[in-house]
Amino acid sequence: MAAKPPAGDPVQDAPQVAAPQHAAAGLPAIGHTLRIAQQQMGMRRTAQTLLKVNQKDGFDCPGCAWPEGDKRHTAEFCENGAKAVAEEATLRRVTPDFFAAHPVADLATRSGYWLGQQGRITEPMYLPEGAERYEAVPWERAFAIIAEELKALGSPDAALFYTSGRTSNEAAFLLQLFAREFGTNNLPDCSNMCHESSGSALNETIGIGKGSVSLEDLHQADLIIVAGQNPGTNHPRMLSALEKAKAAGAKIISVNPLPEAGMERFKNPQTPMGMLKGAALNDLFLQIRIGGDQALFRLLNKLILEASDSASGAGSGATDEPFIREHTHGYEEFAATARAADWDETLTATGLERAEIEEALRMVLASKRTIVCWAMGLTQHKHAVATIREVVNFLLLRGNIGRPGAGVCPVRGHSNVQGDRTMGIFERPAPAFLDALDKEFGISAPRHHGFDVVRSIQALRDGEAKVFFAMGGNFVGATPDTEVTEAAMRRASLTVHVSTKLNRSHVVTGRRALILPTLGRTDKDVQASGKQFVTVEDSMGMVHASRGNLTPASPHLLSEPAIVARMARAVLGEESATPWEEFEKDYATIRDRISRVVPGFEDFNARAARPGGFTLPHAPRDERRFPTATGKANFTAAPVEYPELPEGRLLLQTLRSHDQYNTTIYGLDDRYRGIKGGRRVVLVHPEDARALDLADGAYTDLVSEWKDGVERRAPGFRVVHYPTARGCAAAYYPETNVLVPLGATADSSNTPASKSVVVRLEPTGAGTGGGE
Ligand SMILES: Nc1nc2c(c(=O)[nH]1)N[C@H]1C(S)=C(S)[C@@H](COP(=O)(O)OP(=O)(O)OC[C@H]3O[C@@H](n4cnc5c(=O)[nH]c(N)nc54)[C@H](O)[C@@H]3O)O[C@H]1N2
Ligand SMILES: Nc1nc2c(c(=O)[nH]1)N[C@H]1C(S)=C(S)[C@@H](COP(=O)(O)OP(=O)(O)OC[C@H]3O[C@@H](n4cnc5c(=O)[nH]c(N)nc54)[C@H](O)[C@@H]3O)O[C@H]1N2
Ligand SMILES: [Mo]
Repeated sequence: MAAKPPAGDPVQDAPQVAAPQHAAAGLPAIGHTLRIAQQQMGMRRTAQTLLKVNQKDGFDCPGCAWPEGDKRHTAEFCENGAKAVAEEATLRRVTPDFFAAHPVADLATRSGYWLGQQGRITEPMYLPEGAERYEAVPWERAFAIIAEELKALGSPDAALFYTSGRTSNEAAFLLQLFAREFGTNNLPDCSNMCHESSGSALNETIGIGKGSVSLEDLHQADLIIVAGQNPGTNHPRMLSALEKAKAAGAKIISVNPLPEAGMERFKNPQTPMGMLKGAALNDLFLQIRIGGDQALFRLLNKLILEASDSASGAGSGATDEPFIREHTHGYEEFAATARAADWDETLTATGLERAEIEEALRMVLASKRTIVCWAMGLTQHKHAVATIREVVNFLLLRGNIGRPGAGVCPVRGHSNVQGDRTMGIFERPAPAFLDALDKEFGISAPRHHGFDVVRSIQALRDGEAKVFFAMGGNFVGATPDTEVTEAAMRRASLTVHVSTKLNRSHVVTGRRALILPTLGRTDKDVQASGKQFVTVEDSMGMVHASRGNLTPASPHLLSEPAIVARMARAVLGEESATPWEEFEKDYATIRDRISRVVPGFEDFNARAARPGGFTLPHAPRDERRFPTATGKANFTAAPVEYPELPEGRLLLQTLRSHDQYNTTIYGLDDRYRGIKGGRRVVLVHPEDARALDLADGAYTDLVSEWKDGVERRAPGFRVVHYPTARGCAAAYYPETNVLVPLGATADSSNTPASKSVVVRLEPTGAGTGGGE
């Protein structure tokens, strides 16, 4: 199976490589930010937008879900937040003339980078059956086409409504309401590929699928473990929080196969000293093998238990017995399993030295308040849920949940991905949520579960689903097994994308396709009742308002809530008693409904208007109450797993460069990792490279091996000798999604295992010839 690099793309992929950097942010970051911002927005817009990011009267940064502190700097943004803003507030435009000049077949040969760089989409566009080009279409006609296709379906479950995590609470609430009134729970979202494993593990163990710490907690912690996360690139503002924690005496351990620049040294661009000197953040770097985390935490748990056995000295009080007795369930079984953990197996699974783990243990035992932060390095493995459960065991053992300075901190990706879930974007909604929805709207929402992302692709592939609607995102670009997914998408009768910018999903279409251009976070949103704001929820459960201030990219754009409201009217017609028109006119009327359906949103309109917003309740954090099936925090016991690596193979993780936002590519550099001018690189440990006879600079195909025997190939990657953990490799997503088998997912969360792909490396051009 081949994934040809796009032919005819004016963008050259010719990576140049220098030594990786050891410090993140600082002056080069500021220069880089301003350059990108001005290229996209010009001087005036740059000043107009960047000063409004994350201010109390401004808009929420579309970059990531990291919370804003209470004392905000004038410039409360980071390099990568600024790039996200520039990308959206760009002055470049994709008009109907552009589509007239570029047939879909031409666009399909372009890279995602090129597509995204063309600018903001200005008018609704329609690709009729058999047509070569998208053509401009009036909004009313677009909604009529959607209605036609949806009504023609044999069952509401043949429709899929995908959401990417930038969508506001208001739009998300309307979309799930519409889907359920229409009759389906098919509400897959980007979370299915992201923190679903965290949600699964946390729901089961602590009774709520969200993190339990605030920024204040981070500042008060004694020990912060950052596992499987690259904050320097993906959550740069988190580095300020880590710096502050350190200044107050916290220790930091990072667990990662890669030495990531931000964790090594951070030059805070918001303080003069920080800019010059920078602070080392890491106290201990555990360079773990991909997928070794469950084994690591399991062994630490055994060692904590053993420390608590030894009556004397440091050992006593190693576990929090009163907490365990009063608040937890399943301790005995867990402890027996943990005690059986094996040093040798752990060293194999983790690739770590005994002394490193002993050092980590000393730091763990010395800490009274411990927080574990994590992201995709833990969630995208077959045993991701078991791994995160082991992290919970680790925290429960010493009572590190539900008190200041301690807790679980899954660091979310998209800026409102957590809020979308709170609003009911979920294919497996809780019965209580549906009951409340039914009561408020007088509907009867379906109770059977819908499809998640992977099941949606399978349903399209198998002809079970026929209409695909996306509220944002880039479904075919972000999902695994690119060739399978693209073929599946082409079987749809209609694909609809509510989008700001062009991407791959617009050119891999169903029989008919629509692009519905929408307002972004930075755009002013004026409806019949006047200027509107929307709300979002950050990674720590804070809900606040977001107000755009820019003139929209074109007068033809509709807001996301308006698009859902008009689609609902076109599809449901007179049958719906829901006041869709009113919702479109005044978003406060949507918030009124939310306040009556979603717990924690009482008096929503008044509280949202407050500067800084409000914090949602979180039972474990607020009252040490655990709303699980047992009514306690659950210890769990599962066999230790770690990826098996056949001889001569490498374990590939697919990750982000410094110049991308998921499938949106800002540029071709990955500054901290020393890579410039190209993205088709594979990072390999020099010793592994030598054993495989791969010189630095050689070109190789990545061929993934999975039990279905299908050969998945990504050709033409430049080998970079890089200090990753032994046996491991790294390359960027989405170029490598072609290698991730659709069926290779995490147990119980069904998240694609895109951080542990077994690959062999074949010299480009010398392989089976199947590559090109
Ligand atoms: N600028 C920018 N910001 C972003 C995004 C973006 O693309 N660009 N994306 C947003 C989104 S949606 C998300 S979900 C987050 C993603 O944020 P991250 O999770 O930081 O993103 P990744 O680049 O996937 O990095 C995964 C990290 O985990 C490490 N890792 C991989 N495998 C393992 C493992 O087995 N064990 C351990 N311990 N570590 C491992 C990798 O080396 C890497 O440091 O960022 C959000 N913010
Ligand atoms: N191999 C591999 N695959 C992965 C991952 C990985 O680490 N490795 N990470 C996974 C993760 S964590 C995630 S979250 C997913 C991301 O999956 P998605 O969220 O689907 O992808 P994005 O690239 O973030 O979507 C970008 C598009 O969103 C649209 N957009 C941007 N802003 C707005 C807006 O305000 N409104 C609307 N309507 N549209 C907007 C633009 O058209 C843009 O092209 O990818 C997943 N896929
Ligand atoms: Mo994500």
